[in-house]
Amino acid sequence: MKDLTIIIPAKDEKESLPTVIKNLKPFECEIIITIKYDDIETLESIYNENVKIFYQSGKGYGNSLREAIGSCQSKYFCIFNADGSFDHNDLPKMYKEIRDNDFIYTTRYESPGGSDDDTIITLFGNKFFSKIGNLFFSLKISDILYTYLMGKTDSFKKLNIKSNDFRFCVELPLKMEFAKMNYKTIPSYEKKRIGGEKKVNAFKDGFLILIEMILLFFKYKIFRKKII
Ligand SMILES: Nc1nc2c(ncn2[C@@H]2O[C@H](COP(=O)(O)OP(=O)(O)OP(=O)(O)O)[C@@H](O)[C@H]2O)c(=O)[nH]1
Ligand SMILES: [Mg+2]
Repeated sequence: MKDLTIIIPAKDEKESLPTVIKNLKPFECEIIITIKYDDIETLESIYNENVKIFYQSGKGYGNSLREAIGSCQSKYFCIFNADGSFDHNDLPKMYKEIRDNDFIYTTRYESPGGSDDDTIITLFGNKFFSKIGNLFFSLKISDILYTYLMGKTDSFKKLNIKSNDFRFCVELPLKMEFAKMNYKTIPSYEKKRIGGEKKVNAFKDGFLILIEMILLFFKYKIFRKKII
């Protein structure tokens, strides 16, 4: 997988990131940690690891990803969280399919996928937003917010993603659908995060995501703005 870069967004992940990197080492692809320059404890936890560090210029999850993927040089990239919840065994399965697609998404809600990390609230939110994606945008993804995906770097760059926060999680799949790109999903099992605290606030981020979906609906469905 020499033409793949694994991009790891990290914020306050000193408990989990060293283990995540150790698990990814056998795949022999480039690993980039995208992080804020002042996240000293996380940076110290991996100081002797052979990985590249990308310093995001702004703040937020979406900012870290859109800047790091934007500067990525390899043909393919994969977003891989720093909290230890993603299953690295899915990488070869995604890699096998990416040649014929623009993006390969994963879903916790198709067998044998699942989650040890969902709460009642996140399960409801994930299902709710995925249903909106299916009904209003014809998106064929049963887990819109999981954002464990592999993509063609050029395809990502064409979408001109602007979100600096967790709205990234809907802007990417919806724009990909508007642009009529090819995508597929495979099932995945989410583990509990290894340590540290979650950064998503179910209510605040859920509200922002809903507003983003409404705005994108008007912009690209009603007013038919073109992506490419
Ligand atoms: N660089 C960077 N990374 C971030 C930021 N916010 C979140 N992340 C990382 O993005 C990934 C996803 O965040 P999580 O807190 O795990 O979100 P979540 O998966 O909904 O929450 P959990 O259920 O606790 O796993 C993690 O690897 C975080 O460290 C940020 O502002 N900057
Ligand atoms: Mg997580």
